[in-house]
Amino acid sequence: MTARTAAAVSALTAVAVAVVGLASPAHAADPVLRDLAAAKGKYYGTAIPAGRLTGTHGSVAAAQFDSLTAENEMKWGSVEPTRGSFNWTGADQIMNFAAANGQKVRGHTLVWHSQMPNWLANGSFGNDELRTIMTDHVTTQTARYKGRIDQWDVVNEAFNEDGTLRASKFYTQLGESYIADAFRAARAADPAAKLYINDYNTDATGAKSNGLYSLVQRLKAQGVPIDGVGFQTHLIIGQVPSTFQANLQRFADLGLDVAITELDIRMTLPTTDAKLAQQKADFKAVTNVCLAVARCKGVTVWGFSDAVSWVPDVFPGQGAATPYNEGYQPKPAYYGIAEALGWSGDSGGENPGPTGTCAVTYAVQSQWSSGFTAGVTVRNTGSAPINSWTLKWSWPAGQSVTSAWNATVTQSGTQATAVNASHNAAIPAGGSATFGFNGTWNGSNTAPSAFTLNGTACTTA
Ligand code: 9MR
Repeated sequence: MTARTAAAVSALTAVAVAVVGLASPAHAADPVLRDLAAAKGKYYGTAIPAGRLTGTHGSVAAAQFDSLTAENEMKWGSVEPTRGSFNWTGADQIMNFAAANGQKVRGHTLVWHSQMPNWLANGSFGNDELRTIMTDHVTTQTARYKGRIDQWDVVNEAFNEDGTLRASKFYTQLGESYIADAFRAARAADPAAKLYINDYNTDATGAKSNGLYSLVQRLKAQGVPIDGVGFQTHLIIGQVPSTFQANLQRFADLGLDVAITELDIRMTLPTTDAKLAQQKADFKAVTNVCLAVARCKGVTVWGFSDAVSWVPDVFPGQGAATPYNEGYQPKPAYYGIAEALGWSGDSGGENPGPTGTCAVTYAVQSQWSSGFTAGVTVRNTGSAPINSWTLKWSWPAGQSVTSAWNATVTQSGTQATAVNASHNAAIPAGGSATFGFNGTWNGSNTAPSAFTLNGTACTTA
């Protein structure tokens, strides 16, 4: 990252130094999203797994975001794996972290067709029993965190793409009334929490969001205690819907709050400067939509680092969907969010790792009948220091890594992933890190042809 001149540092970023300087590994004068959002009367949140509350991940989450969503720990399958036996460990850890860092919590989620415990998903229950199981669950969970949850996703992903209600276990057995009953149980147990229905692919106007709109109209007409609608907003770069703002506004006009609850914007890998620039424009546009709708309470990103994102697991070949790269360097998208929130500082060139800022040397050092030893050197050819790194490559001929030194190397299918050791995490501009591994081969031992460092393509030497 290029140096900033003192003149370029605004009063706002000067304040930010005090907060981020200690906690963030990024840039001393980078803006603080939670402060910028608060100044606009919104929150800026992130999803986080309980296993990532420490280290760099935890410190960036605390410094930059003022709302947290448990990525999985408050789902039914997590909290009640056995009927009547609750495990609140992960959920409590996130609640405690949020309290310690002055963060709101979005509770996610009470009634959902997915991630149900096996006893529930595979069990046979009469309709009355199922209704009681559901309302008891809602009551138990909302009561546990009574007064401490800002918004609950009471019902999640209730719709099919055509706008009809999804044939979940609850809908199939109980009909539409399961939704009203879930909201009523939540309100009774925690009157302070704002109660949301949440879904994906409802950001634009269209069949699915029309179905959702009709449902919330019916719920309001019946006096069901619903306060808000969550729009997950899992997008692809270049595809922010043109009707997004109008769609949020029509829900707000029903007398409901709205929120962007799971924002990420994925791309086909590897990243390029052009794709990262598009992604910046998209994060900025989505943030602006929330700013433009008075009843939009805030935005939550579904993970803030490309190191921890569901996207590559579910969409092979796609990723880089969050505002920070895998090395916890802010990406252009992060500055896009900050700019939408009114920041006008110097992002110092923005791109922490544009194409060609890393060079990889790969060499097979010895080879025998079915095994080999290889050495890898990763050089930082950019002008910014790298604070931590993940190097990925794909094996062209079915090779497999068996053990490694000076990095932790894992393999999934043909994809190998090397994560720095603590002693070689930092690579200064112009510097390099090396690691080695043993592997197996069969037939041919062709070298990998393409490497990515923190999601960015490297040259190979
Ligand atoms: O990010 C979550 C991932 O770790 C889980 O494996 C997955 C299981 O369904 O759920 C992901 O989060 C989802 C969220 O709870 C609801 N909307 C879609 C999110 C991404 O799949």
